[in-house]
Amino acid sequence: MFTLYHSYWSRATRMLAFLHEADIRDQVKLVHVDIRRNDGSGRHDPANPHPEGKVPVLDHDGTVITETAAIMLYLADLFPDAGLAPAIGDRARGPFLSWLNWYSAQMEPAYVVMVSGVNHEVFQTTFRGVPEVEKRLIDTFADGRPFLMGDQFTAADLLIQSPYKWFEDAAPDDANVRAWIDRINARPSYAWAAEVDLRHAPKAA
Ligand SMILES: N[C@@H](CCC(=O)N[C@@H](CS)C(=O)NCC(=O)O)C(=O)O
Repeated sequence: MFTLYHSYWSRATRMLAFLHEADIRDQVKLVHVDIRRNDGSGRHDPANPHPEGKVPVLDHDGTVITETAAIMLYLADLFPDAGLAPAIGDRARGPFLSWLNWYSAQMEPAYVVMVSGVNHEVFQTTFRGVPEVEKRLIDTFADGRPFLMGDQFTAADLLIQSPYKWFEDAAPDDANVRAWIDRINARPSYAWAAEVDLRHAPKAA
């Protein structure tokens, strides 16, 4: 049995979209937990099995998997018919794995540093920054491809497009990249994820 620990309007929202894309919503129990948020609200929820109280978390029959990129890869491999990851042995899997890891090791750190206003030479030389992230995306979509991996929509699109759902203004000023962002936003999976989030979000007074 699969349980996904989720919290509204968080990095777990893209996991909701993933469940829809993989067509496994009926096989995964959703548990909404509280998290500490950047605005100071929320708390570390004791019901959340993540060692640091973060989301998303997947529990598969007692095995706990953290980190969105790892959870997506794990489920994409377990449900290959969804076509969200190239199979082991397929040469396309190499670039696909590069995208997932690039998100965690370069893209997300670059945007977090930008938003927090930190600027340190060691960070720049180690992880690079937002200009390099933007260049990578602009160069990738310059050939007019619809998705990161070409014609095939994959979990990498969900993961790497997700920061621009929250920070629309941070999207690279490039027509091809923005068309890709809009293409992912328009997918029914995100409409469903937004509905679920809305059910759990605090109601306006
Ligand atoms: N690299 C992790 C990041 C997870 C993460 O930071 N999640 C945030 C939600 S947006 C969280 O749970 N924060 C609560 C906390 O830091 O205590 C992933 O991609 O899964």
